[in-house]
Amino acid sequence: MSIDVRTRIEADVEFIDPVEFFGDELPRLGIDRGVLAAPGARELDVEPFSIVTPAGAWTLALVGEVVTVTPGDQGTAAVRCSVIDVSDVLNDLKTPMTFVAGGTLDMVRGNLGDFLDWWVVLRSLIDAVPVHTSGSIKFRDLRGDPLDLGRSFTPDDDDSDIAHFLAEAGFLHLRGWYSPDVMSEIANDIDDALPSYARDDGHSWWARTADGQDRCVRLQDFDEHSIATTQLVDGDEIARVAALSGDGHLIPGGSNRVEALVKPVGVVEGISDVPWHKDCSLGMHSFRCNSLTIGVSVTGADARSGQLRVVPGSHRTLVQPAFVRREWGLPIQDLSTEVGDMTVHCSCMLHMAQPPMDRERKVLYTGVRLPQLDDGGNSDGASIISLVREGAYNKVSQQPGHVASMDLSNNDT
Ligand SMILES: O=C(O)CCC(=O)C(=O)O
Ligand SMILES: [Fe+2]
Repeated sequence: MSIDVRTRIEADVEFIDPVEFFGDELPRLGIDRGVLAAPGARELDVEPFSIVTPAGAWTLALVGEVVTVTPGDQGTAAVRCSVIDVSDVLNDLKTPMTFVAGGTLDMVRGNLGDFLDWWVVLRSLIDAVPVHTSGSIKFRDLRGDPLDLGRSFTPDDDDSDIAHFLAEAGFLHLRGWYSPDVMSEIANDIDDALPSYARDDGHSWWARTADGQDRCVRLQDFDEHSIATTQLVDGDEIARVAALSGDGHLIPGGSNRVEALVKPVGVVEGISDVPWHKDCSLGMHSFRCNSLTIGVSVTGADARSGQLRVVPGSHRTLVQPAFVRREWGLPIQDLSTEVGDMTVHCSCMLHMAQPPMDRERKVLYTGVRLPQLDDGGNSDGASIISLVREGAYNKVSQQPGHVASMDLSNNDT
């Protein structure tokens, strides 16, 4: 079952002039497509929102089934953006989260949540997709019965069942796909490789812990340090996951095929346990989704040792690319794993890593992506995202996770 939802190619990216867009195009879209955005926007309780740029300011508002655009800054909330940033957001090269991760978010009034809500409305109007409404997502198995979201799959399960679950739920828990012996070899390789990484070397992320240590929490290009890991990414299991959707997902290639993550207890600065996000949250959803992120559970993980949590269905409905909102009415699934299990998630599925409390966790991440549709054109979207992503651990910090839940929105519990 296809999970390819791409609607853009990079060759088509062109500068969008905010004066033309907000003066002419958006008012038209707001009338023609307001009906797509209005029901979901009402559930989010959106209030008038202004976008302030050097070329002018505009205020967006929901009036009945229409999104209106008025010149000037009259919004309850407002964001200040450069003209280029506005163009990049409209082209789906950046999202509000790109500014958060880059440390450049400039809210004049209101908060990030307001910007994210209006980002959803803008995407709806531009891409002709309804804003998510509560109850609109159902989960069915191949026979049409309610899907058991707690289901995991062993290597003996049927690929058509696994592929259906992936398309429907947006994630997989694959149980017992690797031997504990291989996992302990990889755990040792991680320990052995750590001394060859240094803060700001361009291949690693770092975090400080409450006991004053500066810890390497993400080792990129880790396959270069581990024969067992190279064999794993080149192995049958990853190829089998890549083939599930029939979309031609490419097995890991190029640079940084594997990242090894070490999750210390008590992080107080930097990013080790990424809060609720989609992997497309920094932009380019419509150019890339869905690629698949594959986690290999080297040490196992549960509620007290850094498990992954996911929002099933969030990959097939238009929601904010970060934080969980109660208004969505979507479930949350905890993916507790044993040594040698895999997790797989779609790039536009919302997920988070729970900060470990009892013991450290080790996990490998690799991924399979969709084959490129063009030669990349003139867009530098991919390099913008990669720059922001790699600099983020020095610019933003997760909330201290050893004391409480990581959920920054305080909305999911
Ligand atoms: O820490 C984890 O297990 C997940 C990390 C993650 O979601 C990411 O790097 O995008
Ligand atoms: Fe992620």
